[in-house]
Amino acid sequence: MPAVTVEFTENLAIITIDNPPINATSHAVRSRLVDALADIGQNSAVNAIILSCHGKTFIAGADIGEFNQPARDPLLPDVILALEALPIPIIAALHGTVLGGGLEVALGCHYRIASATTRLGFPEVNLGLIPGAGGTVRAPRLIGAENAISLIANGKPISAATALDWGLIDEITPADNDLLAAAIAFANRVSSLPCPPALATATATVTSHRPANIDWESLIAQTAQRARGAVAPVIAVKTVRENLGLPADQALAHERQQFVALRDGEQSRALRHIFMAEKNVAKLPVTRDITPTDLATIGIIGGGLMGAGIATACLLAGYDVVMIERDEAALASGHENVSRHLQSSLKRGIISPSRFDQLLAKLTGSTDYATLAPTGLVIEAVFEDFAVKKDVFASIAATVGSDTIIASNTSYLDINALACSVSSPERVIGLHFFSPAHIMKLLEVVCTDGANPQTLATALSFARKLGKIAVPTGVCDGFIGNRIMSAYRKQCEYMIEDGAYPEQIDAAMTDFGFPMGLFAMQDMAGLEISWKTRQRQAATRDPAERYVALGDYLCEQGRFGRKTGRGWFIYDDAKSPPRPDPDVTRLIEQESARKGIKRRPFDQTEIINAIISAMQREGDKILQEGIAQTADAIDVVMINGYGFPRFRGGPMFMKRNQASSA
Ligand code: T1G
Repeated sequence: MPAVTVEFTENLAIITIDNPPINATSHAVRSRLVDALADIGQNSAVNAIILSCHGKTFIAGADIGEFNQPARDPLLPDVILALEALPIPIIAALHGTVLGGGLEVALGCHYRIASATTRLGFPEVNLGLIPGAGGTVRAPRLIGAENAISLIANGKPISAATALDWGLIDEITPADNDLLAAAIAFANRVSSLPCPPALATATATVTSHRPANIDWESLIAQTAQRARGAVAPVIAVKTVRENLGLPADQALAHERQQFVALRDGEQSRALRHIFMAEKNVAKLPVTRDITPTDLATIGIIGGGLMGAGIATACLLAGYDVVMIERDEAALASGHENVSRHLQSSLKRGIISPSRFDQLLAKLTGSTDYATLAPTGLVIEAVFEDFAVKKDVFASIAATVGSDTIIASNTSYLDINALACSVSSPERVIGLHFFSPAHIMKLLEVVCTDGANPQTLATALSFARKLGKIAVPTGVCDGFIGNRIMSAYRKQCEYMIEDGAYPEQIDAAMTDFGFPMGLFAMQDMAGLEISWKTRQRQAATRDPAERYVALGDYLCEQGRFGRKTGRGWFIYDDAKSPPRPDPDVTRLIEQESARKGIKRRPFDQTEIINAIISAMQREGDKILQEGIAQTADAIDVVMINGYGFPRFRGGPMFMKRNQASSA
């Protein structure tokens, strides 16, 4: 049960919020905080207050679960006004991730001090919202409109150092464990001073505080372009702009109105759905009471594109890695691949130079499988050929303990068959990473028929430690994501034969919010990949099923996509955007004629509806076959691995909504 306690020490009152796991400002916390302020008001000896939180973080936001219920007093904006109206200074002692409503509470305090590792931000746009408790009013008044907008519209947190530089906080303490002492010292220093003016003073407008010389029209245009159809970032910029010229009380009312409209809108419901779906997708009844095996060293077979990416992800997560390759040259290449990935992490500031050296030192390379002996998990990422993988599995099983988990990174081969080829098949699992493996968040954890709960629980825990969004899936051709993509790719190819053109289909997808259309994406990945898939499936293809050979014709002409300058589209150079190719248009029209198809016009609505319906039909089959445990799992896969626009919630979320609004 959430707790808000008050401790009186000398002339200070220390309020501590304890609402695990993230100290969300749930109704109980808001009520108890108001009660605590009332109690303190009764004690005339108190001349300063400290607001702190127990656990791993200061308040990290409102309780998302409450947004689907009627709001209950005291609302957070009112609690913050009460903080701001205190006649004595209140100091927020910040640690962990001070996000959303948490940062708004901190802005309602007179002062803010933070430990060095604290991160602060307004992630509301990631939930289809804007700050709804004064963030768009107080932040510009404190740190200026430009910095406030970059926090609010981008939804990305900043470090304590940046926050200090911007004036968002007043002091930094070296570490969490001396935060309270520092807050007490700070409080004693300011307790005799007059309280600083409340940020949201009813009369002042921010022009009197911090003039904003922003080119609003281009900022709004850039924000809209980056948002690709999501509305919250644009509303965020517009709300800050509108609030700059309003007295604080009117600005707070305007912000609340914008927040409520977004909260009750379709996009925020979709974004809150996917946020919670990602948190819950890997929580399986079968692993609930299992303690995952503790892993320290991970074996990776193969140092190529996938192997090196997986090895890098393991190193970044703190594991030791043993990389096995067939010979010294391949090993050197694998090591170089990992080093290059770590270099890019260094350049992006994800790791420090000293950390770079430490991580690379945790990578051991060998051509001898015996080196795998100390590993608790071995992942093969070798050539996508069953016989090759079967040999690799045998070599692994011959050198590791019977409880060492053996995983395959295959994207479509039958992992059940691979499991049967080694002893203790219950320790075999699929770990389908998405390239680049150290960047992409999605990881399909493929549960073989024989995998035991210990293997599954350990694989899911390993995925979490890598920072992945792990989605459990059953064994079938393409698991969840590739199987659904194969289904809507077929639908798009049918439409191409029936009258649409690749550029039309891609435009319909990007207008819907996909970062890239299917045909441009296939050109980027290489048309030979799906060509190989079709060749592999040819033997088992239903002869009665409609088959579109256009992709085969392109590959037979050596048109593999961007890498050859031509695929579905023309590419004038490596950086140029896809351009429709008259030769492809002619090829398509000739194929339609050869098949006796009378081509007809397609509009964007029909195209996108056909694509989404194809995803939903395949998703239903995947659920019926038990390949996915929940419809949410399908949404999580399509959004995190296949560019499905996040603000749409996923194909199955859309299906539920279509059903409820029908
Ligand atoms: N509400 C309810 N539950 C939440 C939650 C939230 N805001 N955030 C996390 N949880 C749950 C999560 O489902 C999981 O549950 C557990 O906490 C640990 O989460 C008024 C309107 C804070 C960086 O968007 O970014 O404030 O699995 O696994 O990796 O203007 O959680 O234990 O049952 O992610 O350590 C703004 C979202 C809200 C923050 C911690 N705040 N959360 O990461 O743990 S809107 C956010 C996060 C708002 C105001 C507006 C992360 C984290 P379970 P976790 P973590």
